[in-house]
Amino acid sequence: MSNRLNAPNDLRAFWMPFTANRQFKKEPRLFVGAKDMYYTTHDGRQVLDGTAGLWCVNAGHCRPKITEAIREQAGELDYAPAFQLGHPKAFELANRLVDIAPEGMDHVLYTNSGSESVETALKVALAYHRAKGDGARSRLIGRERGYHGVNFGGISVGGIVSNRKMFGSLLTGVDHMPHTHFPDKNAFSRGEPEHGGDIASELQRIITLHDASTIAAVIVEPVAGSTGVLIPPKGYLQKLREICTQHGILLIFDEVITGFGRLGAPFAAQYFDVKPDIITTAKGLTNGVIPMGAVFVTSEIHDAFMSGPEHMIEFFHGYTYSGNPIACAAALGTLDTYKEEGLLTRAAELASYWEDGLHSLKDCPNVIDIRNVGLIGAVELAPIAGEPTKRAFNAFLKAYEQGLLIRTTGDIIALSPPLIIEKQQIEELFGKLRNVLQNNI
Ligand code: PXG
Repeated sequence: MSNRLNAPNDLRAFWMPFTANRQFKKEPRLFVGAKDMYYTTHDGRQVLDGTAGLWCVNAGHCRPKITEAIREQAGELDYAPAFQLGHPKAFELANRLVDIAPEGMDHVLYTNSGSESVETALKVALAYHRAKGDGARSRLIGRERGYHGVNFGGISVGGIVSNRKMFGSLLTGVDHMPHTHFPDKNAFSRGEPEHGGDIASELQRIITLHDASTIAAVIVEPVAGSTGVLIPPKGYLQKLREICTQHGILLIFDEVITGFGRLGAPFAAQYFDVKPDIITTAKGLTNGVIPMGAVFVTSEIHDAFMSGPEHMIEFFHGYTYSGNPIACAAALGTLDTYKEEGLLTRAAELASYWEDGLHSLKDCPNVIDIRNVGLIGAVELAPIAGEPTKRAFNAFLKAYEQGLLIRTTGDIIALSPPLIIEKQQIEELFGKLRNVLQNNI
């Protein structure tokens, strides 16, 4: 078939990520434009964005400061080598990021995605202990139902079975804490659930099993997103912090979803008032417009590497595109937009309105749980007998038809709109979702 001229609208060549390819290609769903809270579909309809793209378009779509910054940068300095050379915006951005980060998280490494941020964080953690002469600390602890991207480190510490089972034995020396989802006790909780915080003591059991001297780091999402919005029970994150501190283990918060205002503070670490040693981010850093991630570390971690001869590279890690000029310009335009419009704290103002709207769906058929925090919501549906995930997927298709974008994972609907959402759009969102849920899906 090599001499065949493929038509521009032939959908076969692109093997789409995390997609039911055969279903999609029978009934394609294409976006051709976007502005603020709405997408435009290929058949000319407006679709309300209930998910900020994939949890990333926090400032809404096609925002002028961001598009202008990209346009200008592309004409001024397109690329600068990332190793042994630099450009001003990479430094300016790092300073701006440190300014909004939890106190003491004073240094930033750049990546191109959330998955790379996770790999970077795990490698920093391992290398940190080794740099301090504590190289026996090589184990990594993740959590059941955790999602840390799709690279080998991330799926090893992650706990989503379908993302792991096809890929062999993964990293060795990894263990997992139990997840924190207790629907029997916590169904229809508003905000942090009351029950289950004690499950953090399972970390102590794992530490006792392996001995603290072998453990480098614990990684968790403060709020687990991809696995269906699992909100930490009261006291849980605080307890993880205590245990890690007690045993000299680094605590990594994967804030790829919660970073940049999703909960009503710049980072979940500030929202929950729990300080990790490393924070991974991506998505909202550039409003999803250009692929970019950032990993924040404390001065203590950074400084542990700054020894030896000055001409030597201190950390053998980085990417061709770490701090790419256009990505940095996009991130600076994004931070300007967040600042001017107060978006990093806007979710706090809208949270109770959002919560009330979401929980008003409680009486819809097949709804078995509703949960929320900041501008995140989840509606869990009873699976169709013998056909898990189908009910939620049906809801996704029906919602799309009716002009609403939702995300589904398993039989859970996840919602995370751009932080610019107005109250009347919150009503539109839940009105449309109610129609979908009442329609025999
Ligand atoms: N960590 C966390 C906590 C994430 O949520 C990643 C790492 C990986 O990021 P990249 O940029 O490599 O995709 C993520 C990504 C969903 C959904 O609908 C979630 C993600 C990506 C796509 C869809 O739940 N999270």
